[in-house]
Amino acid sequence: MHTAASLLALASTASASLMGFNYGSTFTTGAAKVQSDFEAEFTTAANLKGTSGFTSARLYTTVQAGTASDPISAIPAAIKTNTTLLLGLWASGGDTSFANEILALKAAIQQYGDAFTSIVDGISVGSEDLYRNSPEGIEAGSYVGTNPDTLARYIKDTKDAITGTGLEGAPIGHVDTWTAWVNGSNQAVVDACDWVGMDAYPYFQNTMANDITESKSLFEEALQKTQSASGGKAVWITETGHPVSGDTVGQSVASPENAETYWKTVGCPMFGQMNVWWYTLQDAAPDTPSPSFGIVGSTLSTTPLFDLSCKNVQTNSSSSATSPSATSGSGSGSASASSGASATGSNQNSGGSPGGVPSAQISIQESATVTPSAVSPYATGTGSGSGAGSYGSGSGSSTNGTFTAPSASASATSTIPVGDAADLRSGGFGAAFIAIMVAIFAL
Ligand SMILES: *[C@@H]1O[C@H](CO)[C@@H](O)[C@H](O)[C@H]1NC(C)=O
Ligand SMILES: *[C@@H]1O[C@H](CO)[C@@H](O)[C@H](O)[C@H]1NC(C)=O
Ligand SMILES: *[C@@H]1O[C@H](CO)[C@@H](O)[C@H](O)[C@H]1NC(C)=O
Ligand SMILES: CC(=O)N[C@H]1CO[C@H](CO)[C@@H](O)[C@@H]1O
Repeated sequence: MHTAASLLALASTASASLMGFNYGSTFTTGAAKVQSDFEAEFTTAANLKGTSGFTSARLYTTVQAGTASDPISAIPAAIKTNTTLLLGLWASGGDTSFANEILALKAAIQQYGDAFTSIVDGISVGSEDLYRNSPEGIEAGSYVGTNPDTLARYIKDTKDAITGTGLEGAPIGHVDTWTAWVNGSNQAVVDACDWVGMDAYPYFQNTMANDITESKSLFEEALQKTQSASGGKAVWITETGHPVSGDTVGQSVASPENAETYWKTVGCPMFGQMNVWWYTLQDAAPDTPSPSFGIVGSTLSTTPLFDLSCKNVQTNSSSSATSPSATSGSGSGSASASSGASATGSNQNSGGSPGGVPSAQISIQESATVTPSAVSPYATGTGSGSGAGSYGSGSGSSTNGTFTAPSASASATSTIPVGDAADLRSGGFGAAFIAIMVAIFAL
């Protein structure tokens, strides 16, 4: 059961959607981040010019880099800086590695108590493990993934591990690419999750029109498909972004201008409406990868490379885009509903399966209507309300979900470099690339 303190914390965080960034456990050199490094990053995120509320941190691992099973120093840093955490347990390292993640989680509960458990937004068991387990993932590199049954078992292990602790009831989910979520063979993972985390990068969708002006519709299409596959479970946006530098992919140009456009057209309408962890605050310390998605460059600074203000952003929503929120919910706190627009459309892809997604599944998803689901740390409930907008629709009245599905060609090849599993766990470069690869192969 929750303590009174954690219930209070829950009640106070449940009313708004979460906003934040993704944080790897190491720098680009592989050096471990220590507590002061995480503190500097979290403080920067919270004070970024033009924004407020980027105070949640998504982690890829709960183990401090360079140790076997010590709790990651992002935890005391978050406690000190009033940052909340979407914890990550790395799930592609085999059973011994996963057991170490659980050990670190339990040690953190023991060591930090309520100060820790009261700032946990949720727990992700794994990151893109199913994608790496798919033919596209295997073809893209030598990273090891995890099969759905193992992931479902790890999710149960995690639930068992937090039973009777201050984290009991924390919502447990999994993060993966949308093609993994629409793959029916992964249903055991959907079933095991309290929420579903989606990673999406239109920049890399190079087998179709992917100019920056297409990014918003590409993103929305991925979101609608994931929402349809999630069976009404909340979909959290765990990674998305556009690079500030790097190669042109298809028609998509990496530049601060386009990163700003992506932030304003894709990010702004979601901020405050859905849980979003942007990719990313900084990926260029000390070396700048190509592409680079970091919004502050290689020097950590509250002055971003482009304007992050959401004021006067034209979102082209069909009415005042207020998302419904409900004050009911079981347990403590209130549930805020978040949903996608209902989508109707036609799939122009005749025959063939884009990136191995069976076309039958696609046509089902595209005609599905998305129903509101509750998004709330810990509390569950059903949202109700009305209003239509880019993302929010409580009563199914949102009408502008119309899109045209891409005509697919699944013959993409890629020369994107891959590293080893340690790079991925660090949450740098590697994590984004893997998310990106799916776009190349799937569309
Ligand atoms: C901590 O964050 C919460 C939510 O963002 C805010 O309401 C509160 O005032 C903050 N507390 C401090 C001490 O900054
Ligand atoms: C679908 O998921 C299963 C289980 O994760 C995997 O083995 C299979 O390769 C996936 N299929 C595609 C086309 O990605
Ligand atoms: C909104 O619509 C106008 C007119 O169609 C268009 O010029 C503009 O780029 C759109 N803005 C966004 C953010 O999609
Ligand atoms: C009802 C409505 O606003 N429909 C618009 C949805 O978006 C498409 C593409 O941007 C427009 O052409 C429709 O007019």
